[in-house]
Amino acid sequence: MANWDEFFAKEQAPANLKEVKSTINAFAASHRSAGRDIVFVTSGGTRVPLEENAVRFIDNFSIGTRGASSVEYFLEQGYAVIFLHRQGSLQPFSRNFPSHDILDLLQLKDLPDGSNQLEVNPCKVAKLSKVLKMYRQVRVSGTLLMIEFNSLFEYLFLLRGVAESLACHGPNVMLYLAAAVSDFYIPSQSRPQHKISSEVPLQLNLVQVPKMMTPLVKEWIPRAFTVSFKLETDVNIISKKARQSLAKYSHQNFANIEFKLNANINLVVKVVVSNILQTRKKTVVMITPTQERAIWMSDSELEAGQEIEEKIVADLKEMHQQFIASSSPRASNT
Ligand code: PAZ
Repeated sequence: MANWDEFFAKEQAPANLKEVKSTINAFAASHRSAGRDIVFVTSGGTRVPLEENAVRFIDNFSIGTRGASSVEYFLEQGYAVIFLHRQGSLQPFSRNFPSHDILDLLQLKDLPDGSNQLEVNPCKVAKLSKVLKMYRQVRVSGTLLMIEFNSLFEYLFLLRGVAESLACHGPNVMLYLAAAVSDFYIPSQSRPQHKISSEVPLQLNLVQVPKMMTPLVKEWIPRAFTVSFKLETDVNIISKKARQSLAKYSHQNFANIEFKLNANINLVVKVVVSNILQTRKKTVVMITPTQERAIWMSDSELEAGQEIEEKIVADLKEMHQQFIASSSPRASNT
């Protein structure tokens, strides 16, 4: 048994898995028949419980900025978006108004009769109107489907479930895997049932989470356009690590594709977006089997409130469209 199969056999699936899969099937079918491509965005950090009745967890830094902002740009680009995000992490649209700023959005106007009227702070009107307009369009078109996870286990079961449900839509699906997924966990059989005692020093024995990219691109959804993110803190190793990841999972062994590819077409099937923790909002490197290209933000762009995700998404959309065109039977050598 592969180590990922063992993982899924031993850990508990989320109770809503079946329901999520049927929601995805209906969402994807209706948007594909309306001619929309689909992007599956993952976002936020996974939580690893230390106990069965979990009081303590191992967590990570990610609050889901990249995922939530990318969703807005994918929606603008005409995609139908499935957003698998950590509960409580940032969400598209509302992320523009952090909860600590919410009271600054509003103001009380004093009326002549001594009462007050609540109104939007004039200096926030432009931003709020822009976001509200986008939000309303998305609500009307139904192009955003939100799914929550909390633990590493929920995330991985849902990742597999959503990927399998989308597999029938072939190259018209993009996977955009921005979640920060734990590399280590405590298997169910080793997790203590109750709260770990604080009377002795704690020694944790964590095991490695199986690398799910392998079954993802080989078994669950082999014909999708796959984008994964690679995060490091050491600039000296990032490029090597990202290239290793690309080589290892890159990707569709072409035997899986039923039609023959035109030999002249340079088909990019897998992109690794590499980023450094400290500079991730300013620069990323897009790595494909044939290219390594930086996307970066100038200081003036950042000062103007522009976001790197807008450029990343535009770049990926172009590659995805080429991928779809190259994957169509008409592009094949018959
Ligand atoms: O959530 P965020 O915006 O704070 O951070 C985004 C990110 C750094 C988690 C993402 O860009 C990323 O690199 N995700 C993959 C992490 C990894 O498993 O290597």
